[in-house]
Amino acid sequence: MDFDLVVKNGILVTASEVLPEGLELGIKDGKIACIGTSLPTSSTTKIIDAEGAYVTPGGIDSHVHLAQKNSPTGDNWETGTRSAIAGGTTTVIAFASQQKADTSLYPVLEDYQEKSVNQTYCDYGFHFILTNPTPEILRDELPVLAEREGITSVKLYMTYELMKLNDREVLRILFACKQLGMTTMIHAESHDMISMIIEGLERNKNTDPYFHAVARPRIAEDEASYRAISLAELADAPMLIVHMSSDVAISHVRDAQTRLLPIHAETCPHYLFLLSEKIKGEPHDHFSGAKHVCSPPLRHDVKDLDALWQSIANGTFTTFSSDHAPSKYDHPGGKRLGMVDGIPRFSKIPNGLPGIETRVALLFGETPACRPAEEARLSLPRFVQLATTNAAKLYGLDGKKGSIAPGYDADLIIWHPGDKGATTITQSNMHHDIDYTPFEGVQVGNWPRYTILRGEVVWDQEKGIVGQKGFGQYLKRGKGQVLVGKTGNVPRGMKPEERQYWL
Ligand code: DUC
Ligand code: ZN
Ligand code: ZN
Repeated sequence: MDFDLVVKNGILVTASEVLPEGLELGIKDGKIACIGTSLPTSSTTKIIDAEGAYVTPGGIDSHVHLAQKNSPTGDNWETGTRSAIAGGTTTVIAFASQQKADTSLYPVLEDYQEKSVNQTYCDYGFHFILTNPTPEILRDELPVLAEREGITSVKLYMTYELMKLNDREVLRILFACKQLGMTTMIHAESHDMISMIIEGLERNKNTDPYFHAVARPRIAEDEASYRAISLAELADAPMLIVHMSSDVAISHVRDAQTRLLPIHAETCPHYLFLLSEKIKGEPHDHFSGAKHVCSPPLRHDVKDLDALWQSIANGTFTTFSSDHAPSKYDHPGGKRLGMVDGIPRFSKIPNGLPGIETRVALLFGETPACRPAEEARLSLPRFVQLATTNAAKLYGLDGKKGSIAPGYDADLIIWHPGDKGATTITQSNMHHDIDYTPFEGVQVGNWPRYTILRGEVVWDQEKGIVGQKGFGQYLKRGKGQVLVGKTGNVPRGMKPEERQYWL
């Protein structure tokens, strides 16, 4: 076969193994055609010599917010996906967000399609955020949107006045999604605990950005996570709890998984690398802590970080996403909304951090590729699972995205050999349209040398962005797989025949 591209001299890594050295990748028409040795080349074959470096699948970031109305100073599809490819991510799944007043999802989708079409540097799909799950939407629209548009996942909020759903609404969605083979993602924090604490903090004039972390304690995540798991158990529905930050909440997930419930968990780089002291800001400028305001908040204790790293290594987490949900810092419509008449008001600071570009390198930096084996936090195959493969399977992209295998899209990261890619993260190197990175000064052991999307080099660290806006394609997704446990369970204490009496 006459390949378009051959990648030589790399060490290929998949979700299950580090393949022997010396294998080559033959790429044709944007897909991986074969893995072999001494592949034939012709005068038209482009050859990339990986010089002994690792080659991993392109990253899939399955939780990003682009061009959402509630984040007017955040990234749009152009700048967000540009930043993605510069950090090794070749697919993003972002949100099409329903507002409470929207009684149909079709106009919501049209709006996000208009904003994204011909704008992206990488491939992309949508999840819906549901804030007004009318019976018509659940009964009539979701099946059409799943089948026709390939949108097979929804995200729900248990908190935020303008977005939160009550338990009954969550249950109705879980039953509907289970019926359709859709995945339900849930933001689990107790709204009532948080709103009561916020009221007290404001009454006592404790309103610096740091009090954001005080207002959303771990117990609010722990309680809501357990409640979310219980709702999923009653509905016998698969669920993913997004952006988990608390060890106790994760222990609830682990218990559920041990009972073979289909409960998946996601975490994000900021919960693994950063602590709440960042929200205190600079000694001379406490408001700068607003740069680190996200929900759930960064946690207090280094033990929290260690516990999360254990759950990265031991398989409890299914996905690792950026939750890229930034607002500009020095902008009156961004983080500065939290400065009201010269007084910091943490509850007015937009929640969320940039991280689409730094996600993959931060995790790769903790593998044996970058650290002595005894200091590594996770294996190379586990890195691949978390950075890409599991998201592909969970969100219905398996067989096309997320692996290095014949027939898959040729989406790849070629890393630098040895320690040649060691990098200190800094804002001036970022490609987002945000004025800071929360990971400023963090050192990573490597950085993507090349990002390849469907066989085309789109990022070359020497030259910068070499892909084109508009090259990204919309991904119509299939049904997701259950990666943990199974459906068909009966809640503890319920007799097997009981559900049929009320369903
Ligand atoms: N939830 C998210 O998923 N992203 C940003 C903020 C939030 O609360
Ligand atoms: Zn959330
Ligand atoms: Zn998010």
